[in-house]
Amino acid sequence: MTSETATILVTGAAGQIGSELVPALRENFGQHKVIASDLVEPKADSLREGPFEKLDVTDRVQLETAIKKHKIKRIYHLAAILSATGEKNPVKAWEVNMHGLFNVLEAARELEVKQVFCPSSIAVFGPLTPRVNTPQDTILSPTTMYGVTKVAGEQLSDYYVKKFNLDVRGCRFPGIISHEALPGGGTTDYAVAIFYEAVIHNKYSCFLRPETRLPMMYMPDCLKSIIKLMEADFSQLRHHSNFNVTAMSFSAAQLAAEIKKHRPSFEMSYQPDFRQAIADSWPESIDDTAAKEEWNWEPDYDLARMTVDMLNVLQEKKNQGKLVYPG
Ligand code: NAD
Ligand code: AKB
Repeated sequence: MTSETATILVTGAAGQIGSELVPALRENFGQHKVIASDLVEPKADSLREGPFEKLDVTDRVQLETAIKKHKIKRIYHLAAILSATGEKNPVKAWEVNMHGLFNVLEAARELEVKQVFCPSSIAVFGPLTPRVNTPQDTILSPTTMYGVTKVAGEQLSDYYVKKFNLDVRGCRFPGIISHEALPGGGTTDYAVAIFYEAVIHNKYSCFLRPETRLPMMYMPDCLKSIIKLMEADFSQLRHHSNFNVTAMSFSAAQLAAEIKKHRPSFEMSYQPDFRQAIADSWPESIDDTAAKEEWNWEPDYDLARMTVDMLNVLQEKKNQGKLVYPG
């Protein structure tokens, strides 16, 4: 896709991933070629610098109006309710995640949108799935409504690929760690909160047990995976909307120990809550060989490199009085 021929719509653009994906896409395709959209006005300055549409993905008319108005050719569909929020309100999670995706796919088919990206999640896996080095093609047995919608979303997306030849792609993301926008209500959010708390209070009370080990990825790798997958030759892909991708796996205690290497007086305590059961149902590590083979996926950040970068960026923001954190 070239910037002359196509305009891009990003749904859920004010969220954790959208706040960084939109500037990255604008850098690649041009400021006015990328339309950010969300239910809420974006907080990030970087998002306010280009076009924005207030848009509810569960409203098909609003969605189609925006697609027609901007002659959209590619959609990055990020609007969703994540695992922890979804367990508090499963009906809303179904409504946003399923009806939102159905609207996006139907609008894309009818209005000749060329490409759709829709992220899936490690939440598609469950207690019946092998937990270590979880294979690409394996048992999907989610225990959360979020996971149920992600399994159904993968199946629905693959249906549109087969039935209508629509180009739909997606990764099963692990927990994403970042420092621009805070995560929006997931189980892996602790791995972001810990850095803010380390920089602000030098201590953190974790809602997961110390031995809980989950797959994770730093935001630059998340953006890299999205951009690389969307550039891949469609005819070479054997999978479409469900690529396992990962960069590292660590337990809550290992992350605390890594932070302590840089801040020796950092203190971690543990008060597990309802999110522990969700984390216990997810893999410890996942096998992303299919992504490596089909579109040359390779992450750049491991735990050590990501930790140094997170602490440096957040400390710098704090020094400049720009660190916004509700805790
Ligand atoms: P987020 O919660 O930070 O952002 C989601 C955005 O969607 C929010 O800004 C919210 O306002 C918006 N939204 C909610 N309902 C909407 C509606 N009806 N219409 C329009 N917008 C609506 O989520 P994120 O972390 O940026 O995740 C983006 C995608 O990536 C989701 O599909 C999520 O499941 C997936 N994912 C994220 C992670 C992660 O760790 N961040 C991991 C795996 C998968
Ligand atoms: C969540 O914890 O819900 C997300 C995810 C892994 O999908 N971060």
